[in-house]
Amino acid sequence: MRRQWLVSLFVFTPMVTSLLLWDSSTWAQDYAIRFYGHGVQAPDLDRIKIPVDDPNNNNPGPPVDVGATDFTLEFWVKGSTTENTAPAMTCGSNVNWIFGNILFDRDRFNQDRKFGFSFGNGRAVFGVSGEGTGDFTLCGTSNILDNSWHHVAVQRRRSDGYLWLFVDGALEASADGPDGDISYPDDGVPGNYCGGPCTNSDPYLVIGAEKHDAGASYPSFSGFLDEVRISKVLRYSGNFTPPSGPFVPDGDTVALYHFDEGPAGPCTGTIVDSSGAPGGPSEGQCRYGGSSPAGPVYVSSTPFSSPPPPTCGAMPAVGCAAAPRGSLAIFQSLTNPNRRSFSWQWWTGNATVGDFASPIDGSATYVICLYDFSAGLPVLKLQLAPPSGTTWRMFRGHTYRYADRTGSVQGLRRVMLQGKGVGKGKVAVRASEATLPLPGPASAMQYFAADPQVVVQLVRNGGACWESVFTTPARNDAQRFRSRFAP
Ligand SMILES: [Ca+2]
Ligand SMILES: [Ca+2]
Ligand SMILES: [Ca+2]
Ligand SMILES: [Ca+2]
Repeated sequence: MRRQWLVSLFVFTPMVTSLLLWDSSTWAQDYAIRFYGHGVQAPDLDRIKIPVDDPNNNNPGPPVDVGATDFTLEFWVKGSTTENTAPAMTCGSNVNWIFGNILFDRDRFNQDRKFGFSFGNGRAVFGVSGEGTGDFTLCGTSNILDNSWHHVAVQRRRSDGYLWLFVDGALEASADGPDGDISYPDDGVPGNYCGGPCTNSDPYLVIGAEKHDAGASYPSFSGFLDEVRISKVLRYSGNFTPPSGPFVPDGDTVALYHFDEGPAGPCTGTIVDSSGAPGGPSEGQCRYGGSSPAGPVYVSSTPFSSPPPPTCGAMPAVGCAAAPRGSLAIFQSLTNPNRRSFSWQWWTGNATVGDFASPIDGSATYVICLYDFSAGLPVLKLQLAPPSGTTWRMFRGHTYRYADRTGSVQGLRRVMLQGKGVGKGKVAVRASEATLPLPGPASAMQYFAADPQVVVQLVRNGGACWESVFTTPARNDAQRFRSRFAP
C-alpha cells in the first residue's frame, strides 16, 4: 500500500518522492564503514579495535582470536589507488605486507604468531608469521582498488601453513606458508616497543589502520569496508561465486560484522558481532577521529545497495516465465547495414509490478538476451542492457517504461514492463539504428539458424526472468527474422 502510494506520487512529484525514497524508514538499514587512512597522523584513531586477548590473565581469547585452527577471513572492500599509494612489494618469505596500506592488523610488535592484510599497488596482500616457523607475504595479481566493491577471501591451514587468496571468488594466489598456531598466545606479554608496553595495540585485531602507529613507512587503508566474516574453517576449496547478500552466521562463523549499526555519520560506539559464536560476542570499538574528514564513518553505499547488473550467460537462463503470446521482428538491411531494428513482445503473461522491482531507483537492473540455436545448441547473439535510472518512468502504478528517443544506449528506444497481474503482464522492447548491436545474418539465406529455435529473455538482477521461444519463423532471410505465436 505504501509502495503504491509512493509510486503514484512519483509521477507527479519526482523531487518529493526521491527524498522519500531515501527516508531511512522506507528501506532496510544497510551501512558500510569508511576509513580515511589517517594512520599515524591520528594515533589510535580512525580505526576499529577488536580485543583478542586480555594481557592481565591467561584466559583464552574471544572467538575472533583465530589461528589455532584453520581460518578464513573475508570481506567486501572498495577503494582507490589515489588514496592508497603503497607500491607493489616483493612477496614471498618475508613480512613485507606491513609496508602496504593496512586494512587488517593482527600484528604483535617484534613477536611471532601474527597476521595481517594490506594493499600494494592496489593488489591484495596477506601476511603471516608463525612461531619460529618463518614469515610469508602472499600477493594478489589484480588491481582491486578501482572504486568498485570487491569480495576478498584469505584462508590459512594450520597444519602446513598453506595460504590462499581469492578476489571476487577467483583464486589469485596460494603458497605454502609458515606452519602452526598463529593465534594470540593466551599468556602473551606485549613487548616494550610502544613508548611502553604495546598493551594498547598488540592484543587487538585492528581494522582500518596500522595498529602501533609505528611510523609513515607503515601506511593505513583509506576506503570502504563491509561484511567482515571470520570462520574457523577453510571456506573455499576452489573458485566460487561471491555472496550476493549479507552473510548468515553458521556453526563455523566465529565473528561477523555487518557494520549496520549506523546511522550514517561518525562511528563512535560498539561494532556488533552477529556471529552468535559460543564464547562471544567478539565486539569491537570504533575509534573516531583524525583531521577532517575524521573517520571511521558509517556510509549507506554498500556492496548490496547497488546490485550488480545481470549479464547474459552463454546458455539461456532456466525457469523463466513464459507467456502465451510472443513476437519477434528483426531487420537489418543488406544494402545499408545501419538500417536495423529489433522488436520483441511477451504478452498476456502473468506479472505484477512487484515482479519487476524498480529500475528507477536501481533496485532492478535488466538485460535482454537473444539466443539463436544451431544444431540444437544455443549461441548468444544479442545483449541489450537498458541502464537503470531516470530514463525509466512509472505509469499508472503498474508499468515501468524506458523511453529514449535518441536510442543513445545500444539503439534502445522503448522498454515496457507492465505488471497488471494474471494474464495482463507484458514486456515490450524496441531498438533501432546503427548502435543496435545486431549480429548480422547467420548465412546468405537465413538471419538465424533457428535450429530448432530462437530464444529471447529479459533477465533481472537476482535472476528473475521472462522469455519467449520462437520455433516457427514466418520469415527468415538474410535481412529479416519474423516470428509470432499465440494460443
Ligand atoms: Ca592473556
Ligand atoms: Ca608450511
Ligand atoms: Ca589466544
Ligand atoms: Ca553492511
